[in-house]
Amino acid sequence: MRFDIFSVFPAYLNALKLSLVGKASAGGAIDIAVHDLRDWTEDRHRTVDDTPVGGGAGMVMRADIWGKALDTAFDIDLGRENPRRVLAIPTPAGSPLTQEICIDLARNCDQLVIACGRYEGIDGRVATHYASRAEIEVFEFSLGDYVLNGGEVAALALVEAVARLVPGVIGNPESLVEESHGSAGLLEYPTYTRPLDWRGESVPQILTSGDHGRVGRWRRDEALRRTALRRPDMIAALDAHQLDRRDRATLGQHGWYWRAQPAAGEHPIRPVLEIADDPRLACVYAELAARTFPDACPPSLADADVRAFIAQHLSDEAFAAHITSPRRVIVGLRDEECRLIAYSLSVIPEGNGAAGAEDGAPVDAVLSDGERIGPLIELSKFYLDQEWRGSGLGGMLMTGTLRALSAHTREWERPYIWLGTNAGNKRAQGLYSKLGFELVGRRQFMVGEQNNHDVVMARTLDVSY
Ligand code: JET
Repeated sequence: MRFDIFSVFPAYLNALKLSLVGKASAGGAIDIAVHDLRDWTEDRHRTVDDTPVGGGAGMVMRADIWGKALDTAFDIDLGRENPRRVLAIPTPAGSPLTQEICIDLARNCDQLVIACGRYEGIDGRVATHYASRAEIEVFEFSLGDYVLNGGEVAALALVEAVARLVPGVIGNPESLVEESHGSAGLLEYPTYTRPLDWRGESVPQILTSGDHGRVGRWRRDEALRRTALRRPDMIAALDAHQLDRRDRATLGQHGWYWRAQPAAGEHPIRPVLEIADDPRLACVYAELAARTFPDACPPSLADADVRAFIAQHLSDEAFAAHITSPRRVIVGLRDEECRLIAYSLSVIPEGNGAAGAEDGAPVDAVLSDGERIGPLIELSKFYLDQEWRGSGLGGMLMTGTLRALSAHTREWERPYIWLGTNAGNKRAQGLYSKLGFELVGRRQFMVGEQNNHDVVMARTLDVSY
């Protein structure tokens, strides 16, 4: 592979004669030529720039000088039919350089010509002209969101990143496999060597255990943790099939959730918890409530009765009233696109609860160990959108709900919360017992003409488990 680099500071690129890249160049695997742009000037001052057309500060590099210089590189015979030639131009306005692009260039490119700009940049027609030529690809690239004085440092980075991937350049091709920005899509885990104790810092004990399984798991968890902390964009781009259950559990500790049965190509989300405190949100909650309520109804219930219940109790107006009520607390979860995917609605009893609750709700209950508890907050609604069931988001919504409620129960001695759920809905009962609820009784519950049997479950508001 051939590299041609053009710069007004060719000595800047002397570093390429050193290290692996220099050795590979000497060994013939790659061929690097550095050119002084001023060699293509014709005036006594060897001028490469002029003032910007349209005004403004600084100087712009001339298209005519660049054209003559670059034409000589693209005229070079590379000794094969239809060689792939790429003109790479470092610029803060370029697209980000990635490992994937470097791999493609190392494998498939015959000549990489790099044009290092200085001052305010290169006349814009240079890029458009070469891009219009069928035998040349133009790649305007950026190393990151910061500004350099010229393209030379970026050119060094591009040559080093590409050259080390060209077969024959690096001694040990295995060390190319398992690195950051490789196939795993995660940052590397930290590595250590002797001495095991250094300035009071020891190497994580697990690494000296000799247990390869645990070492592997620890490294994987560290890679996931680092990536979650430093590069949330890389986590968001992960695919479900790149991870196993343990990986997903580790990411859960960092706030990332997957649907229970993620499809191939599906990404995780970081849900956002909100306390609904503005009546303008009512329609969003009413829409999710209407969509999720039928799932919790027993199949024997008439559709018309379900619809009537929704119209009466889950309307925009009903939710606006809940949101503005000092005795109702609504908590929601939103996905990455700000869609509401789960909500809870809690009812705080009047006074200390002794006045009694609505709908024949219990104001107190007896736990399995015989202890009498009360007053009780009612968890009136607790719904996850269908596609998020079994994702662990129920735990997040419950914790958020209990925390929001604890602000209302500061005066209470032993705050508890109860809920009624259809006796036949074993899935819901399983979820609630996982979320710390236990069975405390039963109740009847009318929807339309039909008497429904609910189980009553309760738990403390305490979330310090
Ligand atoms: C850079 C690359 O600063 C960066 O690139 C160098 C640079 C500096 C000044 C002008 C310039 O012009 C290039 C041009 O291309 C069409 O005009 C290039 C920052 N992140 N990555």
